[in-house]
Amino acid sequence: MNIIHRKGWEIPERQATPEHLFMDRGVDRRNLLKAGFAIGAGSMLPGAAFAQTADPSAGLYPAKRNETYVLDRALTPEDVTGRYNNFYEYGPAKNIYQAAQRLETRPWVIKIDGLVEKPFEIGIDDLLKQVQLEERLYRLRCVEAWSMTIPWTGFPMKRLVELAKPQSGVQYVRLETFMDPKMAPGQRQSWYPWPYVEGVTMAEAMNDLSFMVTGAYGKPLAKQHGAPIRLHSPWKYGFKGAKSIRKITFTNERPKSYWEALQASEYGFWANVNPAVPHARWSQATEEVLGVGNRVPTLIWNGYGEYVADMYKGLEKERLFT
Ligand SMILES: Nc1nc2c(c(=O)[nH]1)N[C@H]1C(S)=C(S)[C@@H](COP(=O)(O)O)O[C@H]1N2
Ligand SMILES: [Mo]
Repeated sequence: MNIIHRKGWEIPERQATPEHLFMDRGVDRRNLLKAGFAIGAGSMLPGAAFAQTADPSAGLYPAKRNETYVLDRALTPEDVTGRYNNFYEYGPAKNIYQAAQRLETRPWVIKIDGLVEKPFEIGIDDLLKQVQLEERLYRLRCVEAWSMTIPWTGFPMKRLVELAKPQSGVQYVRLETFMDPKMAPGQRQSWYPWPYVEGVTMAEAMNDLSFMVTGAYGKPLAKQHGAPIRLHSPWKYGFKGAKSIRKITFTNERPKSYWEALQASEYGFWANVNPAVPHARWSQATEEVLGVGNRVPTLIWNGYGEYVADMYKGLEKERLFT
């Protein structure tokens, strides 16, 4: 087993969720928000680099932490993860966090369609009313051989499937990012297969680990992380976690992802983390831990095998690890 279950493993709380510190001082943040002190409340806090205080869902954060998912390493500070992103809609560089502030996250309507009882559209704030937010400490392993650990907030993808009411026997869930070149200059680069698309099997969508992320660091999600809603499947390479999702389609056709469309020889459908299976151009044996600078061995299933390995029994003929 690769994830060390060390209860109360002490993450420096001041790095994780500055809001917890805030509350520790005896100030109830929710009441402050109600009283109209939302603007600026976050920015008073040391290290709150990307306070999302103008967000209408701000009062839902911080959410209670789900203690099931324990890390074997420290959380990556917010100002590290928030300044080193992959969000090609804003260009191929890592430092797109300023450019990404052009993303307009309200109104934000998500279309649910395909093989469902009845297709529908739902605004992000209405969706948030129908789910129970929780915080989970998860690792993220990018296919580029770096990793970080983030206190995400969100809800199980299973809950999304339940709300969507897919027809019985549906095989895949396809996730599509917004398409708006005015808001995202990267989408003017026509050699990329816009919009960004990802997909998972229904079994993967129903797995406990699959997490629809709407926040991080005790706040609504910063734009550069894919606000207002993105996926994170921590046992897969980071690119499976489509950002800023606008359309969710239930289908029996295996979705072709953005990276697969771009370079199928290097990026496949499954993309499960495996240190023994190199990328076409580099090794996946180790990873650089962002913010720390050292390299550590990469773990099979990114350390989450106890939760996910069983799903792949009988699928050994598939290209499970690229
Ligand atoms: N829409 C969209 N989603 C995306 C990407 C992207 O370029 N566009 N990059 C992916 C990759 S390669 C990674 S590693 C993660 C990075 O998430 P983060 O920037 O929040 O750490 O987002 C994934 N989701
Ligand atoms: Mo990535």
